Amino acid sequence: MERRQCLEMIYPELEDRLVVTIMGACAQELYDLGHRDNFFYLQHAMGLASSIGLGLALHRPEERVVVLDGDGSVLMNLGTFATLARYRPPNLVHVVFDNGSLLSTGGFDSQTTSGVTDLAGIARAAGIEHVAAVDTPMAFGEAMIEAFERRALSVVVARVAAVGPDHYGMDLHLPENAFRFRRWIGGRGRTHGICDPQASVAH
Ligand SMILES: Cc1ncc(C[n+]2csc(CCOP(=O)(O)OP(=O)(O)O)c2C)c(N)n1
Repeated sequence: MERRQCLEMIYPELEDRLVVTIMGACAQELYDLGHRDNFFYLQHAMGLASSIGLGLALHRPEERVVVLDGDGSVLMNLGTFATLARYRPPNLVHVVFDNGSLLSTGGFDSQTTSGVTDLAGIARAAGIEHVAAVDTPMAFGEAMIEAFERRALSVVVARVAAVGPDHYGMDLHLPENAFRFRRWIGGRGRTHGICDPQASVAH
């Protein structure tokens, strides 16, 4: 199974959600499917996509948040599972694409390559109730349907091949992405009847 296939499967479901990805290959693959202003590609801050997602989910309980993470990134911030378990935002789906590799920076093995470190096991032991570990497109699709329908924090660890895009280059740098993402959320706030304090000072 390849991450690109997985992203293609869930792409239609991402239209109405706040999506945070890690940098590099995952961001590029999602961007290549078609950027939307509700997608935020977290550059530089490796490991913190789930922390950003947690903050969004807690701050915007009326929104549905999806984090698209990687094994190397999660391994840099393993405490994230304990924090997620502690706050249990019901509107957050955390997907970890485990390719056993730091693919975006040259394809070095991560600790999951050996099969010794079990990220789904760590998530469960941290106290997260709904954790799926999948390695086929069918199982991924089913796990994602359940996660999207469930009104509870869900983690999906998807074992994927260590392959990525054949090119890198997004015509969207971090500041512009962040501004547009924030504006999209602010606009939603108005349609959801929530007052965005910044909107009133924008003039
Ligand atoms: C603190 C920090 N260390 C290292 C990097 C360089 N870096 C960027 S992406 C990446 C690999 C990410 O691996 P993973 O999360 O498994 O995703 P993949 O690239 O395999 O899709 C690394 C090491 C960084 N951006 N920040």
